[in-house]
Amino acid sequence: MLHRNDWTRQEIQTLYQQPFLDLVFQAQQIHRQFFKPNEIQVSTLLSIKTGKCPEDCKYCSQSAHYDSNLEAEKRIAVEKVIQEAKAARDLGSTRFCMGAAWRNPHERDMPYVLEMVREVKALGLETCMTLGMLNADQATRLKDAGLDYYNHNLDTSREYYPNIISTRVFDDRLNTLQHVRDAGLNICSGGIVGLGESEHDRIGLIHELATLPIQPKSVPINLLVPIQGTPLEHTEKLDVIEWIRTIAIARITMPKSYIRLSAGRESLSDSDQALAFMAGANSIFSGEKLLTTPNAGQGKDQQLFGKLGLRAEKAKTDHSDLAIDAMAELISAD
Ligand code: SAM
Ligand code: DTB
Ligand code: SF4
Repeated sequence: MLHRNDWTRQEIQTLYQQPFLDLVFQAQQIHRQFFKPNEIQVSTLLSIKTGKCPEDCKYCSQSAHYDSNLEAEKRIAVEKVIQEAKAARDLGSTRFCMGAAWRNPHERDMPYVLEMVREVKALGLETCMTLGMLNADQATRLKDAGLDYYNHNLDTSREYYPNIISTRVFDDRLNTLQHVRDAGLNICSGGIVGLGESEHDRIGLIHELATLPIQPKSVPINLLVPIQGTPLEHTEKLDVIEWIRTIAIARITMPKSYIRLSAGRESLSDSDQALAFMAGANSIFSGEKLLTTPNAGQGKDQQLFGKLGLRAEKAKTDHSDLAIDAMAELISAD
């Protein structure tokens, strides 16, 4: 059986350590059983509250613990978010992800984020949020407002986690994922490579994700973007081949998940990215900016898609949801 969540770390290690071409070939074969080979899902990101985060994630420009020279920004107006979401939709994005530099949303923030979900959803976009830790009630309220995905990354292996973050523990992340799952939200969860972790940690991260009770629908694999002023600023650059191997084992062990090339794409060549698609990646963030760092940009991506013969995946669910909503309204008006 291909779709299983009882992978052992040893099995994943064996996959990871295969000759590179065997690994990528296997990943591409599995990819083609579950996805259209030349289709890439395109999401857009927007930071709705930037900087001054109380957490101490050693890679992050937004942590208040380091001096990264970032200009902090309070909650941005909902109207501004709607404008950005419309622009993203018009450029072909199907999912709009909103991120906030919070340890967790405060009760006073809930009406703000719930309104935002309703408005963005009404534009026919899939909605995604990443707001830090959630309790069960918050997860349910987000789901009821129309949230489709919640992003909450495990970031690295359980063993390496304390080297990267000290203001929370790995089990806090798993608890939030539990609340998100219980609320019926789709999970987007992945991690970062290039933090100075070992191969064993990259395998450990994918093992944790692939053995969750329900595999995440979407798995972002970020490549560290070194940020001036953070403790990881001078971390040795990870060999791109290791990033591709990580993508390939994610594809093989989570065959039905979207594997997303997230942070770090800006620093990669077209051929590096082509190899990542070959290894089973099938989702990207579009736009000039991620949350605080530059991204590849629409023009560059259009060129890349043209060169590789790739096309953006069309929205699947939302229009039918809207049609169902419209029908329900007609019925109740009768
Ligand atoms: N504050 C929320 C949280 O941490 O859950 C959401 C936003 S946070 C910026 C989302 C993810 O972005 C992190 O989990 C991490 O994987 C990734 N990320 C942040 N800074 C990064 C960097 N400099 N390079 C690569 N990935 C990064
Ligand atoms: C994820 O895994 N990557 C995105 C999204 N989830 C929220 C964020 C990447 C952030 C990169 C660093 C920055 O722009 O600040
Ligand atoms: Fe805060 Fe998220 Fe950055 Fe960690 S990754 S410092 S939680 S914004």
